Amino acid sequence: MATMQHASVALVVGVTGMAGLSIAQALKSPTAEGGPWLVYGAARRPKPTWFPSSTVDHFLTFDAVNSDDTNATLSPLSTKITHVFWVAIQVGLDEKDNINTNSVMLSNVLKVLTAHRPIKLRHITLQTGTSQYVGPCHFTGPSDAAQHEPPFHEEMGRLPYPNFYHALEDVVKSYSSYFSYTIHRPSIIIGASCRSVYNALLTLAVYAEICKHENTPFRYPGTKYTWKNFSDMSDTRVLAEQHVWGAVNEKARNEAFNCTNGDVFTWKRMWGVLSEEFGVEFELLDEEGELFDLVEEMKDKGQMWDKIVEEKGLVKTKLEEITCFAAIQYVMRFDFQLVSSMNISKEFGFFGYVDSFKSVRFWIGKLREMNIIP
Ligand SMILES: *[C@@H]1O[C@H](CO)[C@@H](O)[C@H](O)[C@H]1NC(C)=O
Ligand SMILES: *[C@@H]1O[C@H](CO)[C@@H](O)[C@H](O)[C@H]1NC(C)=O
Ligand SMILES: *[C@@H]1O[C@H](CO)[C@@H](O)[C@H](O)[C@H]1NC(C)=O
Ligand SMILES: CC(=O)N[C@H]1CO[C@H](CO)[C@@H](O)[C@@H]1O
Repeated sequence: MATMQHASVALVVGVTGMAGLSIAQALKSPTAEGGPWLVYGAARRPKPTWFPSSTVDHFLTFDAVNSDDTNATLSPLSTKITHVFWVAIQVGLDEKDNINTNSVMLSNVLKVLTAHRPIKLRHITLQTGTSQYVGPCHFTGPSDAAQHEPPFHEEMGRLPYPNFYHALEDVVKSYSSYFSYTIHRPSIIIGASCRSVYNALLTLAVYAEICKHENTPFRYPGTKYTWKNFSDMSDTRVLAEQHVWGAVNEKARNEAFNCTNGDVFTWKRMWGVLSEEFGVEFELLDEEGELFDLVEEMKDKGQMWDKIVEEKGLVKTKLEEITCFAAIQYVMRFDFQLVSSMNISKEFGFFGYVDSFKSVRFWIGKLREMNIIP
């Protein structure tokens, strides 16, 4: 290893999340653009048992909120790391808290990596999301509050809400005389991890298991609007491909890109695919009935999940740590189509694509393989 020549040295911050895992895997692929890559993967907590060791060359554990811890871990690497892939996120009490915490984390890391001259760091890819266009997640203002009209595109300005994505973009841009950046904005992220704050697929898988266990119907918690209209999602493999592409392609420098699978679906059809994969009966939405409140329904199911985990011998997880019922229900009740255009990506030469139904089937298989769901 020591004598091996690496063209590029990556630091993936948030490597145990869905996107981080896929980015590390994409970088270690023998055909990765800009490679061969030496990959440092970083997370706040120690390596989980399901994390495939071969995914990274070195696993680092540090708390980016803590500047001493960050410096102690990264300082020796500041003369090595050429690319940072930022997919870390910490969700706090409110958006002000999110802005503060996430900006501090990013600043702490960039400060260390630019402390020595010459600066080795050449590029950072920053992952944000399409809430750039719809206001922050869990935004609970009036339903007629300002938002952009879909399809969302990158030139749309910032909405007048506090949003930690803006703060992170500003931190990155403040370093633009030292290194370049690309910004990546996924929609609903689909991948496999039990360390992601927002994991729609795992949340739905857990919900389906609970339905099976209780013999209750797998009901759709959204509205008729999202049931019938279009939405998109972002497979972490496509997302990873775009991060790597953005990191090494001169032309992509200092640009922001939407990142979705490149197709659209209705939740009605997706619900059919999910039902089939999870082995539950496909339950049509009662279009005239009251909305089904999944958040309320799942409130007291922690012990039931513990029991399922125990019975099936799954990786030990806690319901509240691996699910985000409120976020999913929120998305399934949007009164606009969650559709981002991949227009700019294509014009710049990025053509990543995956069929969203196949994607969901693939990742459910992975979650099973990783023994996170039965
Ligand atoms: C960071 O760590 C390095 C080496 O461990 C040390 O020399 C340096 O003073 C530290 N910087 C700060 C700001 O703490
Ligand atoms: C689908 O979207 C259109 C345009 O926003 C809207 O007029 C229509 O009512 C929606 N369909 C349903 C079933 O809500
Ligand atoms: C595609 O993107 C370009 C900007 O790169 C824009 O000028 C054009 O209007 C877009 N086309 C559509 C159909 O949105
Ligand atoms: C950068 C890019 O591709 N932007 C496009 C996103 O999609 C919308 C709708 O098709 C376009 O208007 C943008 O130009």
